[in-house]
Amino acid sequence: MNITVPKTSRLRSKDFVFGVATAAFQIEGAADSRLESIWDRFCATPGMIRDGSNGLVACDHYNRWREDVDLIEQLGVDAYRFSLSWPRVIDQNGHLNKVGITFYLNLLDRLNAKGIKPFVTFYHWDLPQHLQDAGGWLNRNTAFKFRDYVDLVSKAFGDRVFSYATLNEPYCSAYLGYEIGIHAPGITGAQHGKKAAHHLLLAHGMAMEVLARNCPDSLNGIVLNFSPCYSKTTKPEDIEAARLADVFLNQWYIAPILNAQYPDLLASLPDDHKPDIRDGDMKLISHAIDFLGVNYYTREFFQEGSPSGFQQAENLEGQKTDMGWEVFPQGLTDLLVSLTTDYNLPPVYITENGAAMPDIVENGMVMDTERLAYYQSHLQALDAAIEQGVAIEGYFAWSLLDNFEWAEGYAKRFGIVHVDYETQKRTVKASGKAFGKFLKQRAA
Ligand code: IFM
Repeated sequence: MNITVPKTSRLRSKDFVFGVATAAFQIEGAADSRLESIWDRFCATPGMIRDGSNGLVACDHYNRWREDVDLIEQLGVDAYRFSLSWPRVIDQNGHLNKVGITFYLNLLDRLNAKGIKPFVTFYHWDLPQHLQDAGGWLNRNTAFKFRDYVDLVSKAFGDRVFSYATLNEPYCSAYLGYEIGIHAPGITGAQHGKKAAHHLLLAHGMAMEVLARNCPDSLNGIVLNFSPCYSKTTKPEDIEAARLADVFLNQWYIAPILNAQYPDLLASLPDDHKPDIRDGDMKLISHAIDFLGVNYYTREFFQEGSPSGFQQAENLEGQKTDMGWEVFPQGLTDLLVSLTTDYNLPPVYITENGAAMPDIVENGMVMDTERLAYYQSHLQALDAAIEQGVAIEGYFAWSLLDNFEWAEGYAKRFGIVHVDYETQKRTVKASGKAFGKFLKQRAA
């Protein structure tokens, strides 16, 4: 089983970055050596996580990081994308936590020693709980706390980091966490989502200023998730619903960053849903970025619905992953082409793409042929976008390891390396081996 792309494909060139990705809360464990985060509190709330699990141990990466870096090296990838645990590196008083920082300094040094480029994300959803107690992302002050965190840590890391992303998927933090409450901190209310989103974007913009000053040589940007929105039917109301959904899910985050303004829809939001946009905010939010990270998994369908004008419709198309998400590689090509048409994009990295599948270990092997097919078809789709003129600099598989899949707990496995949570044994799946083989061929 192989991954193949045409001989002339840009994906074969040495300067195209292939990587694997993870996030702190999903793999680290060692919760007793850091502050509480909103995800610890959320997991401890009955009924929030499907299998009742938590991130206390996860993949025990905090203790096994050397072995995990060896695995990354073995895969032959160019880069490793991971996030920092804010509650591990900053103490309750806003000072650096030496032990936490040392963990990441060691990780960075080992990655660099092996020639693996570190792509570091500052915020992949695990807000310190004490900041949530003060209002979390509904409190404008959290954006300033984030800026200070980025300042202290980026100074401590010096020149060790190839690329920094401020936030991962602010849509998920704002909408899932503060509007429908299926992610931490579990707050519900349509009036909250856009306010939280604005403070997240503000945090991003202020952090970009800091990074441009502290680390002008690293590649600094943000990671956004995109779900292309399709109409359930050809009825004009449903087509309009899909357009609106696209504005809410996708354009709401990219437009302020690249165009310094929210979509026109802002004006029609009920007053109590509107964010508090102060003088200078949009200028900060639209600070130049060196790269845009694009996370793509699937598309979504919409139909007319109240009160927002759209509601998600069941997707009856195609093959589904274990998350129930349609395998739709064409969506990646279309998304990248439309972003290129609509915006003046900086260089783009696909910072997440992958599939959860019901893997089984048999005779010490995981033959995850469906995941492999997913990767194959999405790399082809990426190649097609490049052929159509989209400038893509890299691609990261989500994820290096099976890990804590948020509200789904440990039941959904996205890794190209299998994790036995009883023993913490890692087994490279067929997809991981195929990546390794492809990357070796490319290097030859
Ligand atoms: O596991 C998540 C990741 O943390 C953020 N992007 C989507 C992935 C799959 O759901």
